[in-house]
Amino acid sequence: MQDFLKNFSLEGKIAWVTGASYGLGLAYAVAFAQSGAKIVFNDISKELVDKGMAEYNKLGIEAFGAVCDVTKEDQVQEFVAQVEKNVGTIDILVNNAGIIKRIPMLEMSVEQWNQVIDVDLTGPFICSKAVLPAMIKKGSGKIINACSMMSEFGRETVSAYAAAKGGLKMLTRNICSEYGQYNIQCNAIGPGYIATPQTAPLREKQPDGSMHPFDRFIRSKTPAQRWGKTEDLMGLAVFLASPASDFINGQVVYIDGGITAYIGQDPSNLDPSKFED
Ligand code: NAP
Ligand code: GCO
Repeated sequence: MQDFLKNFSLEGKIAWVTGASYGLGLAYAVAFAQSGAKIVFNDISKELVDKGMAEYNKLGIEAFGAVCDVTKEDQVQEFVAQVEKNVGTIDILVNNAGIIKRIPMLEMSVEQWNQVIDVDLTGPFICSKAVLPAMIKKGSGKIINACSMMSEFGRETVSAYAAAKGGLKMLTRNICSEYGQYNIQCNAIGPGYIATPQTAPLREKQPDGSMHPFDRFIRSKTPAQRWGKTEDLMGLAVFLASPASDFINGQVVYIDGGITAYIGQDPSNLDPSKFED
């Protein structure tokens, strides 16, 4: 019980966050670095890796970054081999890389469907497969998946994304089931609606300067009446990556300002003049 705060430290750990050049992935990596971990990250293009590296340098964080497509098993295996050679064995994996296509299901091609499933569901499978053998050998490891409100809910236009994020919830439980015996924990963060470039189109002001109807809708569904900030997710990420959560396994923890607890209010009752952002 003495010094229990030490259990939240990531000192000496190596954390790999996929797609961590900006947005939520960058926030997880910064939180890990501030908690003592060494950071490794990949992204889909050299431009993004350079952008991420510049951001880490600016923050005084030494990171190892490389281009690697999470849907390509050979690239992922090569990336992990490079990390093991240059940095060390991965202790923490965050399957953060994701894409969304907002297209009504009847207009969505099979190719578009497959792209979303590949990145959002098959990618986490491939990356987890690449780190699990070393974690089993070591007798410890943490895998954190990026779930979503769409792991629980559906809505118009996001069929592939919802199918992938629902599937990712079950992959989380299955990794826990298969590898919990090796002291490996696989949990998921389920962010609500967070203000990042991915959700920017849903928050854009209308041509007449009024709120986007989806912005109004989300605030009416969220007891906090605001969008999440990337900082809102950092504490849980550190907790799930640290020894403090060693007996938590197979869970999805939602950080959503209360959306999953609340039936929502009539959006027309909202007073936009009260909003500060
Ligand atoms: P994001 O802006 O889409 O960032 C994810 C990163 O992954 C981007 O740099 C992206 O590159 C990269 N990426 C895409 N495909 C890849 C691939 N095949 N291989 C490697 N990297 C790839 O996402 P975010 O908003 O920061 O969200 C991060 C994660 O949380 C996602 O899984 C998302 O679904 C999930 N999430 C987000 C929210 C939210 O409100 N923002 C809420 C719930 C869950 P590109 O920029 O080229 O696509
Ligand atoms: C959408 C959004 C969501 C969020 C997030 C919610 O179009 O409804 O983009 O899917 O990004 O995943 O948790």
